[in-house]
Parts: sequence; C-alpha cells; structure tokens
Amino acid sequence: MTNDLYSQMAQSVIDGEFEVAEDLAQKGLAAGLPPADILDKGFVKGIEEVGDLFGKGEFFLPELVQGAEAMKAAVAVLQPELDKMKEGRKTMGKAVAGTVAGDIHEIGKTIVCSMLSAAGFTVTDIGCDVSVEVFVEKVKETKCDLLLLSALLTTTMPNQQKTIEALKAAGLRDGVKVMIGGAPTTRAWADEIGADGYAEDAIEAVAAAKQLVGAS
Ligand code: B12
Repeated sequence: MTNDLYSQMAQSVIDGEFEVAEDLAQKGLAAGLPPADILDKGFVKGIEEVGDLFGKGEFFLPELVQGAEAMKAAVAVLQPELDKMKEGRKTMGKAVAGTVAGDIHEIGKTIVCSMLSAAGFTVTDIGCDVSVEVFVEKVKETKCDLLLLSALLTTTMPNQQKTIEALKAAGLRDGVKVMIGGAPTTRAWADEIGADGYAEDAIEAVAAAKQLVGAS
C-alpha cells in the first residue's frame, strides 16, 4: 500500500502532473509517512527517471520542465512539515546554500536546504545561478559556518572551484566550511578543489554537515 503510494508519487513526476503530485504529497502526509521518505522513496525516484529518459533521448526539454514543476509542487507541500521538525530546537549552525553560476538546477539544492533546516541548521538559500561574488558577499555578511555549493552540469562544476578560490582571495576561507554536491560531482572532485565536505544526497549531506560543524 505504502509502496504503491511511493510509486504513484514517482509516476506523477514522470507524467509532469503537478496537481496530482501535490495531492499525493498531501495523501502521504495524511497517511503519516515521514516527509523525508516521501521525498526520497517517492518523488526523487520520479525525477531521476525523468533525467534518465532525457539522457536516453526519450524525453525532451518540455517533459524535463514539467517533471521539475511537479517535483517543486510536491516539495512545497512538504516544506511546512519539514519546517515543523526543527521548531523549538537550538540551531546547529548557520549555512548558506546556492547553485553555482550558469546553473539553474535548484531542486536538489532546495531538498538539501529543507533537510538541513529540519535537522536544526539555520539555512539561507540564495537560489540558483549565483555568481562567485555573491557567494563571497553572503559568507562575509552572514558569517556562516557552512557554505553549500551545488552544481548539476559538468560545465558549471568549475564554478565550485572558482568560488573556493575567491573565498581564499577574500581572506574568508578559514572561517567557513565548504561542502559541495550535485549529481556530476564526486568526492575526488571535492578533494581536488579543496572542499571540506561532499555528500551524494540530502541524507548524507545532513550527516556530513553535522560532522563539519562538530555537532555529531
Ligand atoms: C530537473 C532537471 C532540469 C530542470 C531544472 C529545474 C529546476 N528548477 O531545478 C530544467 C528543465 C530547467 C533543466 C535544464 C537543463 N538541464 Co537538466 N536536468 C534535470 C534533471 C532531470 C533532474 C535534476 C534534479 O532535480 N534531480 C533531483 C534532485 C533531488 O537530485 P540532485 O539535483 O542530484 O540533488 C541531490 C544530490 O545531487 C545532492 N546535492 C545536490 N546539490 C547539492 C549540494 C550540496 C552542497 C550537497 C552536499 C549535496 C547536493 O543532494 C540532492 C538531494 O538528494 C537532471 C537529471 C539528473 N539525473 O540529474 C537533468 C540534467 C542535470 N540536465 C541536463 C541538461 C543538459 C540540462 C540543460 C543544459 C538542457 C538544455 N538543453 O537546455 C539545461 C541547463 C540549464 C542551466 N543553465 O542550468 C543534464 C546535464 C548533463 C551534464 N553532464 O552536464 C542532465 C544530467 C540530464 C541528462 N541526463 O542529460 N534540467
């Protein structure tokens, strides 16, 4: 029954049906399923399938956009529940997150922000296509403990490196832990560019973030 609901959630994203996705997210919450599981076992499976079909040339840009819209609609329904999980807790640390310049993929970054926030971090999401200068400015302004850099395109991964270099040049690198992620990135890439942390998904990101701020 639960598995059936999860596969319907995935299917709603594959079909790009945002109203169905919203409805299923609500049904999942009403059934008492944990919001993180609804995302991970349901909707994320759908958007991964959309990516595979796009990669194989079976889906085109309109289907990609519709799938992303359905995914975003589901995340919006789950967000208030994820927010409730952190109520009344002391903050674990301050994090700033964004997708690097030239890259408008925001779903994964937004999920990482939601999970970190649910885990007790104070998160400032500065969006996507964020320039190196804006990242540096935000680190200076917020004095955050953690900077999260997302990249979903092989062509934008170098901007993670450029941001780290710019932090060094601005004398801010020692005061902030930098964690990178996004589908094409790897731990080896994180090491190569001198990031402090890397995680493959949002669940791992929470564990890694806690470790980086000494909270685990
Ligand atoms: C949805 C999507 C889009 C949407 C994005 C909508 C939005 N508002 O975000 C739209 C339609 C706009 C889009 C556009 C494009 N896309 Co696109 N897109 C995707 C797709 C299908 C899913 C991405 C996604 O949301 N995944 C679901 C989330 C949950 O997963 P995730 O992003 O990987 O995030 C998880 C982890 O990576 C990690 N994570 C993510 N960020 C971070 C950050 C940190 C710090 C940490 C620790 C962890 C972490 O945690 C997340 C949660 O578990 C992928 C396919 C794929 N398999 O990745 C292609 C994909 C990324 N896109 C691709 C391409 C080519 C494009 C376009 C160039 C297409 C075009 N011809 O115009 C444009 C680029 C636009 C731009 N300049 O950015 C290619 C990239 C190929 C490459 N090697 O670079 C992919 C891989 C599709 C493919 N198979 O070819 N896309």
